[in-house]
Amino acid sequence: TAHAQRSTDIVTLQAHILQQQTRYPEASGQFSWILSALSISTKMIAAHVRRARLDDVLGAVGSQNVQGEQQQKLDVIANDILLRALGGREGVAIVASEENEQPIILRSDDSEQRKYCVLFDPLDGSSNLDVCGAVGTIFSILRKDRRSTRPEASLLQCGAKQVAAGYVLYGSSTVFVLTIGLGVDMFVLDPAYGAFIRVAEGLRIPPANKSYSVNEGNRLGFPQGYRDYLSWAQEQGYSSRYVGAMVADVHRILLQGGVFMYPPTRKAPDGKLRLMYEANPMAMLIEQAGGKAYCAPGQRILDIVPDDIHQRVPVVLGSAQEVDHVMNRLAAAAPG
Ligand code: P6P
Repeated sequence: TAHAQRSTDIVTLQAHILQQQTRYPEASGQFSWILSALSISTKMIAAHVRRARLDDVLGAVGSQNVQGEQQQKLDVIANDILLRALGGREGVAIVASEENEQPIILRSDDSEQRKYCVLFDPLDGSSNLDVCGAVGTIFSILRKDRRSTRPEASLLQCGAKQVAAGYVLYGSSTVFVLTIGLGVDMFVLDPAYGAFIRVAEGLRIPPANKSYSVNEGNRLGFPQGYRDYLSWAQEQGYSSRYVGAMVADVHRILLQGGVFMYPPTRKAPDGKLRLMYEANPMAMLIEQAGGKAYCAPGQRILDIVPDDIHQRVPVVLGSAQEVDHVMNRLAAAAPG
């Protein structure tokens, strides 16, 4: 007889993926293979990140990426690992990366087989690497839109259409957080034998926590509603935590509650964070854990219909009550 799942059972990410697949008898296994490609890729990236200084990989490689940002060598390594691992999976039709201007259309001869698009930011917050700070990988999986004429158009689907989203945080430990639309599950890498071990299932974000996360250096350029919120929060005795790597800041919010924001600034009038491979995957995770993710009052991030794979969007996400506190002040300050 199948024993009841004991909390002491050791369940690896691989076992978890296969357990989930059994819920879909008609599944071909392609989706599971994509998730396992993300698992092995991020283990390899973790190994490089942990050895960065030793391998003298740090420091800019001299070239600039499509974002015009100084490209760290590890950005390139992480991007290559993901492209090579996903390229080998038959279910992947299109790959889009923060590091590549154009999406990569994988062999479309057997296009019927290839049902999925994978978007990712291979090493988000990589400028933290030089100071041994936290960095992360963020990924989003969409089904290829058969109706779209051009394959690239397949990518421009709203975040609500994601079939999976997640991140890996290379912090004091290496944590893989994943949702396939059935709640949020968390795994920690045991480096002794290279397996992600499940440590939590069905994570729920705390409904409130008097903590906000924003780069206050940009405060004077924030729209009035954000400045009103910060004044209110400080009067209420809120604390402030900001790592400057989205994966680290969002992971803290997911576990402890609070609100994370990247508002419009003078330098980035649409905010700095990318919709397709930063805001959307994080919004899916936060909503699956019972939180909220908005770009403006009444505008859920997952409802945005994208028109460019690198477009930016303002982000306010976290505990439902804490997001509401921000949205209420944005609405009150909104012109007209
Ligand atoms: P700032 C890292 O460069 C990143 O894309 C996100 O990971 C992070 O949340 C944000 O930018 C930090 O930006 O302007 O506060 O340094």
